[in-house]
Amino acid sequence: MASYLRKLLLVPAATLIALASAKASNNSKSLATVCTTSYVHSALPVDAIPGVQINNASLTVNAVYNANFTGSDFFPDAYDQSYCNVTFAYSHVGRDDSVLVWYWLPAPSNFKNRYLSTGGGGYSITSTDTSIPGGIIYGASAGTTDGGFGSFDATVDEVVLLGNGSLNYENVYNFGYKAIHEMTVLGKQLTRSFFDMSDKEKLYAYYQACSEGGREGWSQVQRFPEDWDGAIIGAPAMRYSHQQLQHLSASVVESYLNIYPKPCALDTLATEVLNFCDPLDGKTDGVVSRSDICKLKLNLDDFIDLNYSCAATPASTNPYNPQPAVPAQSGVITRDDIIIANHTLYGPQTLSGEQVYVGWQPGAGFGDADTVYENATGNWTYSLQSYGVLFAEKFIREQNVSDTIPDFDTWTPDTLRDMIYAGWQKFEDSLQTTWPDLTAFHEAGGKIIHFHGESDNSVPTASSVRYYESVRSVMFPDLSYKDSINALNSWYRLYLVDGAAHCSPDQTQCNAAFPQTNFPVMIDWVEKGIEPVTLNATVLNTCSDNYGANGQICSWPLRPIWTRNGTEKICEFPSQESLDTWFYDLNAFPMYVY
Ligand SMILES: *[C@@H]1O[C@H](CO)[C@@H](O)[C@H](O)[C@H]1NC(C)=O
Ligand SMILES: *[C@@H]1O[C@H](CO)[C@@H](O)[C@H](O)[C@H]1NC(C)=O
Ligand SMILES: *[C@@H]1O[C@H](CO)[C@@H](O)[C@H](O)[C@H]1NC(C)=O
Ligand SMILES: *[C@@H]1O[C@H](CO)[C@@H](O)[C@H](O)[C@H]1NC(C)=O
Ligand SMILES: *[C@@H]1O[C@H](CO)[C@@H](O)[C@H](O)[C@H]1NC(C)=O
Ligand SMILES: *[C@@H]1O[C@H](CO)[C@@H](O)[C@H](O)[C@H]1NC(C)=O
Ligand SMILES: *[C@@H]1O[C@H](CO)[C@@H](O)[C@H](O)[C@H]1NC(C)=O
Ligand SMILES: *[C@@H]1O[C@H](CO)[C@@H](O)[C@H](O)[C@H]1NC(C)=O
Ligand SMILES: *[C@@H]1O[C@H](CO)[C@@H](O)[C@H](O)[C@H]1NC(C)=O
Ligand SMILES: *[C@@H]1O[C@H](CO)[C@@H](O)[C@H](O)[C@H]1NC(C)=O
Ligand SMILES: *[C@@H]1O[C@H](CO)[C@@H](O)[C@H](O)[C@H]1NC(C)=O
Ligand SMILES: *[C@@H]1O[C@H](CO)[C@@H](O)[C@H](O)[C@H]1NC(C)=O
Ligand SMILES: [Ca+2]
Repeated sequence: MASYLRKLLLVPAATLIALASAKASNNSKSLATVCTTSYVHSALPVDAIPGVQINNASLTVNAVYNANFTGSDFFPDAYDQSYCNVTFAYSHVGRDDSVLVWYWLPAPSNFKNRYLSTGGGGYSITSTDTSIPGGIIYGASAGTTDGGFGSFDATVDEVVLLGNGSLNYENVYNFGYKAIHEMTVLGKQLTRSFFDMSDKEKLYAYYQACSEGGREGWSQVQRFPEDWDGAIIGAPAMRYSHQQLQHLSASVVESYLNIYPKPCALDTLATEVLNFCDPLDGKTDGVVSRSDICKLKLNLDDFIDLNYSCAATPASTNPYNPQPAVPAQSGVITRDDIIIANHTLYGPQTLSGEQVYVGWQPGAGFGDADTVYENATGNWTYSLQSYGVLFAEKFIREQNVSDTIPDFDTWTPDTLRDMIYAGWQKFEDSLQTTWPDLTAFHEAGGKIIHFHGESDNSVPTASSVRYYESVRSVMFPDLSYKDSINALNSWYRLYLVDGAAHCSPDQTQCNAAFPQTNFPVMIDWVEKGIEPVTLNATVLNTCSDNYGANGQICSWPLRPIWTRNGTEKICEFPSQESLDTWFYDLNAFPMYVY
């Protein structure tokens, strides 16, 4: 309570930052005037970060006119946008390294005193130039970094080993949190100089990214509270060791039990589960809005003996996505199929039944359990999800192996638990990213929009619920549940996006709305004090008859329910039973998992 009240008395820290330039802002200059190498050279940050040296000669600058940006799930289509495209490299004192940063600065007439940092996905720290337009269309300059990994196409797994047994710790920390922070500090200072902002003028600073980019967002909020006014964090791949290794969990169980469900059986089951869950939210609209209610009512055994049948598919030689031929599959769903599917719903456990991690929601499908066909034997066998392989082999074992786990056939569910524990300890201060005390960020006046697709099949939705709950219980231990929720929601809100997949709409749930306007919603919250009581969303699936329609996403722990015979969606406080389905007692570890 004390820290919540203190916040009201404090000036946001970002307004206190003193800056070198004292000139008045003049945004009447043309883009052509300011978007030159010599002008940007004179605007390069000076002494922004101790130990960081900008390589002035690396600077590239070009003006881009009337660009159009269409088809993003994270910002609406925008046309005729003009901006200054800037890249430069910097190094760290005493290290022979080079980190490349990339910024777009809006045409001066469109600049609205905003800065946006963006992040990556998978093992990438950057989404190159696909996310930065989401800044400039709202008058924000926007940046991304290559992390020092060699290029914007390089991924961290390619540079995390110097050789077998030799982890590149610098790259681990660059990926963990350092590079995004440096890019942010440099980008904010570049923006101030480029637009001639006086030190009295406020530059609003924001973060927006999803998945690995979501984890990167938490890394910033947890460590650099003074950097930000608002962070938009989607489906964060946080609790890193758990997150990466649980991608192997279904395969471990398949291998250990020697059960290999055919993909057609699991796909059929996924469709049946979706159809079963759909009406339980009060409306049969093809969208699972209440996976929690569904989890209480679903009994996968009810689908045993259901027929399935899928046609053969020929091999694909598409160089970007080569696929082997898959034979026709048909049969009936068996108890064995259910064992594997149920495992992904309830999450990994040890051999003695202790809980290792959370599961995916009903409606998310059973992606990581998919098996592959071996033409030589005619058998179906496990496939190893690559994020899990890379984390186990390169990050934990420090072996330069990327396509397989050589001893995987000896792994049991207990091996998976032990690997998660090893990775957690090893990367607790770099990648795990679960520090639950956000007091400093809160006291600096920061706002957080945290969202997560309820049908995410990559990062389990319950993992975001777990972190929100960690922050709530650590920061407001003395308040009642409802009071602590109110205290938290005044600056940090979590939204479970019903019917959404991993950082995108779900093509199998056409009518669901996706939150495409998070940045303007955040701007309204930070700059105008308009609280996002529900999260603005839009139907983006072209398979929907309601394409383009508006929808609203409930703010956790409120959950959507259709009333008035399916004509009105409201946000209700769920039953205790429903709420409890989101929480797991991770008793496979002797320490609490935040
Ligand atoms: C702003 O820039 C324009 C064009 O460069 C110039 O004509 C004007 O005098 C400047 N105004 C101020 C207040 O500096
Ligand atoms: C790089 O540019 C900045 C800003 O113009 C300047 O202060 C600094 O002296 C330059 N550094 C070198 C090594 O030229
Ligand atoms: C952007 O869209 C506008 C309006 O639709 C069109 O006139 C223009 O040619 C497009 N620009 C580019 C670079 O494609
Ligand atoms: C922006 O600059 C980079 C680096 O010079 C360049 O590769 C890229 O093509 C530029 N983008 C545009 C749209 O001009
Ligand atoms: C790891 O293996 C890959 C592929 O075999 C090779 O290209 C790369 O140079 C190796 N990296 C190290 C650090 O040994
Ligand atoms: C699924 O797993 C849960 C947790 O282990 C168990 O309680 C439940 O009975 C299982 N359901 C089926 C259908 O196997
Ligand atoms: C399943 O397929 C078998 C064999 O084709 C058929 O006899 C049976 O009626 C089917 N069952 C259902 C429920 O469709
Ligand atoms: C399996 O291999 C045989 C012979 O190599 C080939 O004719 C057949 O098309 C393959 N089937 C699949 C499903 O890949
Ligand atoms: C693969 O299939 C053969 C028969 O086709 C069987 O003997 C063998 O045990 C199977 N291997 C595995 C790993 O299931
Ligand atoms: C590194 O380890 C992998 C896996 O053990 C092995 O295949 C590779 O040859 C090793 N590389 C070197 C340079 O020893
Ligand atoms: C909310 O979304 C609708 C489209 O669904 C859009 O027209 C509106 O501008 C959005 N509101 C904000 C604040 O961005
Ligand atoms: C509820 O809606 C369904 C489907 O639109 C309709 O068939 C039914 O009559 C409605 N019931 C009531 C009580 O309005
Ligand atoms: Ca529904």
